[in-house]
Amino acid sequence: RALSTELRGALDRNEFLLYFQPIVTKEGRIRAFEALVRWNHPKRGFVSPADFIPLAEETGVIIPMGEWILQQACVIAAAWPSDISVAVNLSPIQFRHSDLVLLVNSALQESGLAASRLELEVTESVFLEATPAIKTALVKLRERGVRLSVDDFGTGYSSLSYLRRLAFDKIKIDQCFVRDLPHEQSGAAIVRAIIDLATSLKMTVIAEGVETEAQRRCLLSLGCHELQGYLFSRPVPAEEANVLASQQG
Ligand code: G
Ligand code: G
Ligand code: MN
Ligand code: NA
Repeated sequence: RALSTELRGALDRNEFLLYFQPIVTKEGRIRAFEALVRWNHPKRGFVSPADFIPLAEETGVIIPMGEWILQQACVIAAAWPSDISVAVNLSPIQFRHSDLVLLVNSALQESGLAASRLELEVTESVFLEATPAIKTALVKLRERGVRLSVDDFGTGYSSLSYLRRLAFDKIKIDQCFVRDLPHEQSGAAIVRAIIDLATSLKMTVIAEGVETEAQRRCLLSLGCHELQGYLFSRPVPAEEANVLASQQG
């Protein structure tokens, strides 16, 4: 059967689960975990979100799925020490077709998670069609105390003007810019420019896809604030994230 047909039933059959990848400070302390959804298919095994998120977006399944992800991430994070946050990815479709403010409010309320411990990751594609409704939702979420991050920064073909108009707390440098560090001159130049821009706008800069010690050193020398990648940890199941979180407490 087609993957798209199965996707619809997968949520009811409890086939999705969340993995968590640490986001660490310069000193290597876990500051947050990014929630990353996985589909544990009964026959196919683990299906990558790169394969099913686009499908979920086309079919609209991303709406109930996104709701479940948000609720589940908040419940799991509420059990961590209170200085550890959770970052949740939002699809642009969710901005168009669901009341995100309502959704976030109920996820926070039901889990008891403090708003300041929830970070929402939004890709630049959201700003390509930043309607007044989307802008209002972003402003309301921030007023509620939730943090907002620009995900995959530098890959969205979007103009930078939204950074002036919308208040974001963090920028995540896409891993494609990190990959060639520290050897590629142009890579380092782009990363330096992003960090300088974000820092002057008082935003926190997170580098993604950090795999080597040399990349870590290079990013820190360029002024990067936080790091994420296989060098520190792969995405791990919730139980393992709980252990990592409590070891730090
Ligand atoms: O986890 P990684 O393995 O393979 O994720 C692949 C892609 O799927 C990334 O672009 C990531 O942002 C996206 N993704 C992973 N988890 C989620 C999620 O919970 N919601 C949304 N909208 N995208 C996700
Ligand atoms: O689009 P988003 O940034 O949410 O996607 C994160 C993706 O990056 C996930 O698929 C995650 O598994 C992957 N990822 C996380 N750390 C690393 C890393 O160090 N190297 C590589 N190649 N991928 C990573
Ligand atoms: Mn992300
Ligand atoms: Na990203």
